[in-house]
Amino acid sequence: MPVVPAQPFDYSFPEGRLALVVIDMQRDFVEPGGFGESLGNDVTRLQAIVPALQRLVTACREAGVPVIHTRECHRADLSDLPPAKRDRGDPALRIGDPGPMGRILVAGEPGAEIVPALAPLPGEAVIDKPGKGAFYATAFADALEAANASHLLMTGVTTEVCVQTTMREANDRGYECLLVEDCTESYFPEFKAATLEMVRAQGAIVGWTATSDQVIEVLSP
Ligand code: C5J
Repeated sequence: MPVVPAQPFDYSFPEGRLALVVIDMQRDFVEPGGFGESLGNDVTRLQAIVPALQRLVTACREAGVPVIHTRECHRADLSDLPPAKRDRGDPALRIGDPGPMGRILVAGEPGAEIVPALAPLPGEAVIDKPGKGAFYATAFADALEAANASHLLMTGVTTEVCVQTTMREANDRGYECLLVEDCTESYFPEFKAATLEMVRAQGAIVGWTATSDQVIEVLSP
């Protein structure tokens, strides 16, 4: 079995059972003018992981590891958007409002698309999700089953929100998850650091962490 030198201890996975999960690398979170910026965040922090993630995606594709993408977005009629999500806080633009990249976090709008550098290839699963976790109200579990996955490389944004929620949900469902440290990011560096610490604490209570170099090293084409 391939072995990744990870924290808090080595991570091994059976050949053919690994999948790469790329969470919400959408223009609305990563580019100026989208949802992330409307909440007052500096989106350049998130843009910075794109090259490393692009390298990991390419390595997975070359090694035959399935790549599954998610997008946080809502139906045009917002029927899958609870008031508790739309009305909370005081953002400059709310979900569904028109912005420079179309309606914020609405499926089919330019802002809801995955950034071009990480665009899914034909045949790769793309899961639209209304919540933070990828399992809620989606076909994500079916996509993992179709990929024959038991082990997941977790990446994307934001570390402590959609990535961590999905990783915890996957862990509860029996998946062995590794969070790739330089392929995930938060608007808040301290939240990313805390997430890395908490997932691998207590003997990998939620899972493992490693760098993309450590993962790529063991992926053989
Ligand atoms: C957030 C996400 N942070 N993809 N979404 O609202 O983490």
